[in-house]
Amino acid sequence: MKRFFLSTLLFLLISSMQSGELIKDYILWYNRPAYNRGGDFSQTVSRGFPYDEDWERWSLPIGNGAIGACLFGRTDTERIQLAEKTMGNKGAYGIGGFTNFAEIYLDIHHNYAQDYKRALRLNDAISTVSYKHEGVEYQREYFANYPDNVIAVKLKASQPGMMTFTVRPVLPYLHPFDKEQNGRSGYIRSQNDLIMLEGEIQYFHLAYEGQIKVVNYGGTTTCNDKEGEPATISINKADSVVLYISVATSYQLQDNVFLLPNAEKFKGNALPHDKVAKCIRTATKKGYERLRQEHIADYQRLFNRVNFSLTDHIPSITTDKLLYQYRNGKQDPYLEELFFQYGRYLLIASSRPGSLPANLQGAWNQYEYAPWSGGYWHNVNVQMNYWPAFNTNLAESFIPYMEYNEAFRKAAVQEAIKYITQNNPQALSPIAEENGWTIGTGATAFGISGPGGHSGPGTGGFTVKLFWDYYDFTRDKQLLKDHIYPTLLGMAQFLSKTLKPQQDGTLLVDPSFSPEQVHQQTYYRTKGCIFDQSMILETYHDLLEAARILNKKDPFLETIRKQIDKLDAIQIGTSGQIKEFREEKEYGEIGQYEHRHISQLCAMYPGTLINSNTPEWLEAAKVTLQKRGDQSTGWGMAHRQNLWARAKNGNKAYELYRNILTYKTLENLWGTHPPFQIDANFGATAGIAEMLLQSHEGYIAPLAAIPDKWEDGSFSGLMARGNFQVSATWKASNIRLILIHSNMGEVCRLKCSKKAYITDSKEKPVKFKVSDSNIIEFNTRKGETYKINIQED
Ligand code: FUC
Repeated sequence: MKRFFLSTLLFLLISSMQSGELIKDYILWYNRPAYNRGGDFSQTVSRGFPYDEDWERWSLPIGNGAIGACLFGRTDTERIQLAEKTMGNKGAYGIGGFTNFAEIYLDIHHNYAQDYKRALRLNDAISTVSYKHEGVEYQREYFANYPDNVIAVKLKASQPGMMTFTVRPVLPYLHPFDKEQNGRSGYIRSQNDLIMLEGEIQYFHLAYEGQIKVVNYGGTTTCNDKEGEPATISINKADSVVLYISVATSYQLQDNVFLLPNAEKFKGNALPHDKVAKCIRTATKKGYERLRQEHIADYQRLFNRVNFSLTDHIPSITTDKLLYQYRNGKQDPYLEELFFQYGRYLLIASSRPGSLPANLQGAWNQYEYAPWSGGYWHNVNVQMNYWPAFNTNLAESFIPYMEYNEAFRKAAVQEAIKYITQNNPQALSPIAEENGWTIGTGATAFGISGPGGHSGPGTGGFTVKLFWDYYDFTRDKQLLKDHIYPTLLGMAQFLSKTLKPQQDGTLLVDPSFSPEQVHQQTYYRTKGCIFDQSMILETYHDLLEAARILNKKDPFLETIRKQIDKLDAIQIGTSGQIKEFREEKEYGEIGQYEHRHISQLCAMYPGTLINSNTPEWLEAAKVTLQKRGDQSTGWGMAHRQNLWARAKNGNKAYELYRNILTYKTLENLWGTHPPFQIDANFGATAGIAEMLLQSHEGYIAPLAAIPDKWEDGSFSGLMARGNFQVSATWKASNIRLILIHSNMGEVCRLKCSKKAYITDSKEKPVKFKVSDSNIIEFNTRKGETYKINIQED
């Protein structure tokens, strides 16, 4: 049986790599609609944020990067909750934040549905609802099309003339304009087959518009636009109905958003009307089937790149039951695969070029004020959003973050000047650009802040790691030259000015904060905490490497070459731990022992300073990990999972992954802090990839940290640094076959047994060199796939 399973896997793996097919169905499904009892705003979770349990736990998300829709799949009154990432208001902290765009209700009045099923199929990013009502079968489909920026919904009945319902959108959280700037105006009109939603957010004078086009096949429609009544379109006795939905605001991502006062950020921008109208026109012209096909092709081009398989058994129970069983000790590996792939699905759905990056809630929000403003929190959360981008073969999903960063750069230069003036004035350069740029924790689609308060300037180094990784995985030299190198350079320039010389010869960040670490009830302020120092060191290393590749001779590089030895970035304490603070001796004597952040290990992941080639640090990192403990927020667990993977402890990494599924995963498989934050999904997906494949130590290491539990399995399409696409199968915990597709033709260094036999795509043997510790090395040709067979010992 096992042998059969393996050979099937092998076959599927090779064919999936060649054809870009997914080898399995990944479906979230339920046998009842999402509850919709209305948000309980008296009930609050975490720091007083309101809470809509039904939305958070049970609705299913679709998205095309710009627009996120949450589907309830109801048969009485369907609720389609719409968000758009540029739709912002004052936010929870007055720096702008993500707010609910609209709710679209479909009054269907099917109160006695039978054989009900709703699903979200990750293979094609299509959500469905099916049920019987009074002898008629009803079916619905929803998808979020990226190429034409439209949400399409199709409702049909098995018998002609049985589709009767009313489309009734509602604009939430409307308030008169007031002194507090909390106002939101809005009205809804309907005309013939079109419903239009329009209004303005007072805080930014941000105009918004949405349109819903109703196309009925058979039957009639009536449009109600009477004063004082909800604007609706009723469909009577149709065979099927298609809805096209598009929404937008007058937001434009450019410097001004971050430089100008609130009232002027969007002044003079085109109203969203033309954009929305064009999307609806194009969608209507193309029609449902074509939009659907184009959506599938567009989405699968990204999603199908990666397979991860532990089992060929697909459970027959609903996803909430599967999760329930998982929580109660019956752990189905299918759920482990599904949750991994869901992270990739969510990244595609919330981060596509042309719109803003994925925020704290991805692209989904039903609240007036999203928790933590739905911001881009730069002391771990936004970075974590992009951790799975590179290794799970979705590098282009990082482009929106690059564009966002580019847009706020001028403001970030001002923040850098402000920060240096305040904290280290003698380091300030009179030439503005020489001060570089910075980014502190708090940032939204509408504004950014500098470091300080509770997180030190290392947040910037933490951020540019993503840019370096983009290069390292893609080896896109043009982008390195035009964009990534200047980004790293500017960050290093800023960071170099946060350092102050000390009597012992070191250079330390002052003031310095290990993100959000609290001592005696206040954020602990210090000099040269490990997070700040090590994020500077990482940045310097990456910049120097980039300069080497590009043969750059900027005089500033000399400055950092001189500084680099004085950073003394990583220190070991008396408990054998990587310290969080230099003044700390024993683990935990300063700050919260089990703090959710584990910032002193950012140099282990996503950084690479602490690795197998620094065995003392690596051992000390394990001590810190042990002592910090496994209990945390969703994202806190995900960071620990990645760290344990880097420690090559597959069992611990797996334990953390299981804990995320058990304690920090909602029924719709969203990760939770609590409340819902998307970072745990992304962090956990990155963590699985990190368990399956590593490449940060100068070579490709498949199965670097797989748990004993995963005896047999396979993956395909994961990415390694150097732009190698890697696939592998293993059996009885031993790797049997590796496929490496070389996209750039670089030399391949691979950790694997000497008993390897390598062939190219023409089955010709390929020579390789063996260096110590089981690392083999061979030249590759761009575009060629190599097969590495490993004989049984
Ligand atoms: C960071 C974390 C919090 C939360 C917030 C959005 O500040 O410390 O736990 O995740 O971001």
